Amino acid sequence: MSKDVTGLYEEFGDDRLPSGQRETSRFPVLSKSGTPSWDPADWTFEVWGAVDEELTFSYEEFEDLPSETQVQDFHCVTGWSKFDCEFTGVTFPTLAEMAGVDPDAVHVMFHALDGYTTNLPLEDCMRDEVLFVYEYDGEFLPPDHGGPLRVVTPHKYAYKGAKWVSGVEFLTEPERGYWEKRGYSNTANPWNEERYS
Ligand SMILES: Nc1nc2c(c(=O)[nH]1)N[C@H]1C(S)=C(S)[C@@H](COP(=O)(O)O)O[C@H]1N2
Ligand SMILES: [Mo]
Repeated sequence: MSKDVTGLYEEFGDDRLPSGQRETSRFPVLSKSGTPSWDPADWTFEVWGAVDEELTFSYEEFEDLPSETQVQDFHCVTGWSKFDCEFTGVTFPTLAEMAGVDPDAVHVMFHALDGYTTNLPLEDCMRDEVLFVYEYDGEFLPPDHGGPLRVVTPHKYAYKGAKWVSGVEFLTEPERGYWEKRGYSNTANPWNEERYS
């Protein structure tokens, strides 16, 4: 059973396709520096920072967490959008609840195997559509698209979703990630065309 969350645009604008975007049926690959390699035997995913309990998962442990399948739209800041992507994974609120977020946590940094980072306010992460994804269209998430594990953020431009995500850090102060330090918008709302800062 998949949950169709493509209607979330109604919170932000009148049109499903944000202005300045064109729809593509392809799923282009965009990476700052190519696809990193990883060893399934020692791959781990970690949660740390302003939490009650820091967490570490192996791939198998992560796959055993409660998961869901969602149909989502995907908006790249360079101007293409892909509708109806089927993603399976674990919601951000599920992980946050397991770790127990400290009352003074206000911000989140996502860390990835290629050295990429991206940040969001905690409240923008505490939505079920912010998903740690390990399957795309019912298959293992392809390495170029961030396998074994990536984040998707359908309410934001896709650079807010770290491919090859290795950990999540809860912060008590805002910080900026890789593209946010290099001129892309810190807020990244596609229906407001928040592309650059
Ligand atoms: N780790 C990592 N995550 C990343 C990137 C990256 O370079 N490294 N690029 C971002 C950008 S700019 C976009 S548009 C999407 C692209 O995802 P895709 O290659 O699956 O289309 O991943 C985002 N996540
Ligand atoms: Mo992007």
